[in-house]
Amino acid sequence: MTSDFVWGVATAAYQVEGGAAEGGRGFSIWDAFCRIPGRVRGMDNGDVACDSYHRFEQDIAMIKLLGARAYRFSIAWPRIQPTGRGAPNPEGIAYYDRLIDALLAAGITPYVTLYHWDLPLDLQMSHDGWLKRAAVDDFAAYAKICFDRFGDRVKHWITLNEPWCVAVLGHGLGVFPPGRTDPDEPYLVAHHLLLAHARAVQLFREGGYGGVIGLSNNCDWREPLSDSPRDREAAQRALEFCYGWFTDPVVRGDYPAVMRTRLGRRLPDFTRAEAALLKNSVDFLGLNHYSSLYASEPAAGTKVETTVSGNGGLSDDQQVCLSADPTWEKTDMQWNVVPWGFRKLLAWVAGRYPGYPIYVTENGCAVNEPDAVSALIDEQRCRFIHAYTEAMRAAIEEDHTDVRGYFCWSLLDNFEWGYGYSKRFGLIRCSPDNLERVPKKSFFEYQRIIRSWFA
Ligand code: PNW
Repeated sequence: MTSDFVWGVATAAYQVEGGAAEGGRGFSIWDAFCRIPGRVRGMDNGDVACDSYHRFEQDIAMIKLLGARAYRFSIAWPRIQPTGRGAPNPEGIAYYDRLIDALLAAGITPYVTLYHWDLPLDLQMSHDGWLKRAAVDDFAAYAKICFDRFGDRVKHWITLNEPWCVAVLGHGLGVFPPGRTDPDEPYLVAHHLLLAHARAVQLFREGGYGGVIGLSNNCDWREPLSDSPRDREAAQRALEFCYGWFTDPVVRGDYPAVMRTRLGRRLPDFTRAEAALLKNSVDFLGLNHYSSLYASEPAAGTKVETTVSGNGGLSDDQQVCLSADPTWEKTDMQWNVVPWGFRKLLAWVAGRYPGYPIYVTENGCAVNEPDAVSALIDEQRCRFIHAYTEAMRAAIEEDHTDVRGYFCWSLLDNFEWGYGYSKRFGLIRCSPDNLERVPKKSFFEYQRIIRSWFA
């Protein structure tokens, strides 16, 4: 394996930073959502999280010990602009300056996500957030501040993390803020997110900052349940309604044809100028991958389930039946462990978007570790990481997919959104009640895997 492959670990601001009321930080929609009873398990919130706002040097020491070359973290928009608009907050800038400088001093490359779901609350309350076109300008202005202030040292940028989740979970299923359940809003919100991405990329490229920029989209694999053309089409359709929805526009300049056909006027149009701006607005493809399901064409007249284990999407529109093989191992999220699905998905992405390097910007699993001892044994996560990185190796060596990097989700156990602290994705044990960072067995397994690729 080539020695320039990028091994990394990933986190996101709201999930690890804490320091919620410090350094002039404004509130985000997640701060508010956590206060609504019934929305987040145990009414957990990100006030303390992993306290990385104060302990980032410990995090960096762990990344160094791991032997990873890169750290993917996100910038909290409300630290930079407390209301989402206006002049940058000097303390917020200073925090990320310290973090970036410390990473570089440790020889770790920062991969910076500009938006990992923490929209400044004021933009939601006063301006309807991503529902309104104005969010496009707001995001572009925020992105420009980040390029201007950090672009001398940060050379790898990700505009948005999983816009699918913002659109579908935030506006369709209502399990993320702003908690709305509407059949059409996801498509409008997605449209604005894509335009926001394109505008940020335009500013980045025109600004001559140097470096690369992309977008991280989530996608599970959809395996046809049978060899029938109808099931194969259903699987293809499910992939296009998920990854294609947010990747076709930034590569080809428009939504997948199957979405146009099925959604008609419910899917907004891009003007010619917008399409031109979107087309080829990524230097690489970010892929966040966790699981797989079978896909089949629903029998005539059947109502399609809205979700299967939380990640089916807006099934009424895509009309795909999803199912799992009961023999598949599941993680604590009830997501299926199917390493060959990862390999097939990498081939699908490479085939649909030829010429674009792929970075796996997230992959990992939640394991229920009731006590510290089981966390140190950490057997399931060790097997998961091993199997998924082996599948990736096959994708690279045998299928010749151009995968350039892999970021394990996550460095630390952290705030897992609607599940609060009850789901543990970390290589390192950590919680708001016990902030001491204790590496799990999988930390050392991942360390071994990284070393073996360079051997
Ligand atoms: C991603 N789904 O979230 C996020 O980028 C991380 O912040 C998160 O902690 C991680 O994966 C684990 O959940 C997802 O429903 C949330 O398909 C939901 C879905 C996928 C990814």
